[in-house]
Amino acid sequence: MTKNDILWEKAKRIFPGGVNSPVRAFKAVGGTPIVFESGKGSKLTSVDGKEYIDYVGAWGPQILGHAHPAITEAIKKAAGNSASFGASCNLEIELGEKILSSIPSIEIIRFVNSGTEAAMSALRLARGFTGRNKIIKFAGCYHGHADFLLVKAGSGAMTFGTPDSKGVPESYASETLIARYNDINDVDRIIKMHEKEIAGIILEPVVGNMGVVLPEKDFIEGLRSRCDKIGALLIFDEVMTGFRVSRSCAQGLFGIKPDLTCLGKIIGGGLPIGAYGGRREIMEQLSPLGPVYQAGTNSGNPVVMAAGSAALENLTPTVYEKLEHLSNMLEKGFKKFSKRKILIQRCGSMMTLFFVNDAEARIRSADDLDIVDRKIYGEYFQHMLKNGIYLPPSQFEAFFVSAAHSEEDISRAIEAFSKF
Ligand code: KE4
Repeated sequence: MTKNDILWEKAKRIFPGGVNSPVRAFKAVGGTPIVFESGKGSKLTSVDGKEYIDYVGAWGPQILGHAHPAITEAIKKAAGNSASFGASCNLEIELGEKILSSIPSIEIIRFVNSGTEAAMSALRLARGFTGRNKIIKFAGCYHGHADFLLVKAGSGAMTFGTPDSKGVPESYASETLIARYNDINDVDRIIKMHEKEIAGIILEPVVGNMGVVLPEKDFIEGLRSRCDKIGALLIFDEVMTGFRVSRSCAQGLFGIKPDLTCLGKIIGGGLPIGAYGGRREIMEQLSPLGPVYQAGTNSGNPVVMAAGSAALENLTPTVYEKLEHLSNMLEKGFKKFSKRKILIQRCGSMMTLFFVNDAEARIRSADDLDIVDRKIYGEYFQHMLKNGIYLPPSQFEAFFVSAAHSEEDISRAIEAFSKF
């Protein structure tokens, strides 16, 4: 037995399914999860010393690559000055300023410790600010595991969500209304029934969680105008897209100003983080100023703040040019050498390769996922792994290029794919 196998057997005795987050268990692709020991730049190394080119990037945070010197140095320095104060600190102010200067729609921000916390809190705030209870989310979008967000459409015709996890009471799910992504008419249908009850509409402005799905112009602009019209808040969940798809996030790319934005991943430089922010009049409803409560022992943790600041300081225009160049090279190479019908949907350095039965089709919403040939993905994943390429262990995720990737890394992924 390899060291990996021995450790995996131990992990299964310690954690549910051997993991601390379900997608890591390789359930969708089969085989034994890799137990990693180190990462440097674009590479990950397993406990058996096997090296992989990493296209998961810790699910988005590692946009500059693993163990980036500036981030590592910042973490070491901050940790040497105490790992946590539970009080105001200069480092949280520094990171807060950096984010406010990058995202004009955020006038005030609150740090939390995960994307889940950010989305959950933003929606509580939306409900507190508007005095309304219902929210609209989109089938296929994921905003973390807060009870009322673990909801997907019931049968196609239904609008009220039904929980897609045990332990979520129907009553919680009933306040969550499910619409079809990229379908403004479906949103209008729901608004027609519930206009005065809707506190907010939340979406991934570029979806990563059904695989990458891009918003259509009339859809995302239409959401802004509908929210203005009915007095609901437009909430962009930029936990994945924030500082990923551009330095000004997806909202900068599309020129749309949401009322609230959720952030996470990249702004923590790889450490646990979340944040939500937006219009001052909304954010000032938050305790201790206002009646909407939210709190957190480790919110604004100095070590996390230092890592996040180091990351944002290094996300320069040159970095985004490199990310675009390498991601474009990868997309073109996969398309050129594919022996099967594939569909690649990409926004900057986040993309998904779908195995499809109609290469001309596009995936615009969760309804279109029927064109995906789900059984091939597992074989592809294992083939690429054998060739030293580490991809997300699920067809319905995004994969990522980092600024630490080289043209040689990209060529190796293309070369491996050309043999599949
Ligand atoms: P966390 O609570 O995992 O920090 O963030 C939840 C979240 C919120 N919003 C979006 C758009 C997200 O993508 C996520 C988390 N993303 C997943 C990957 N698709 C994290 C990986 C995992 O769950 O293990």
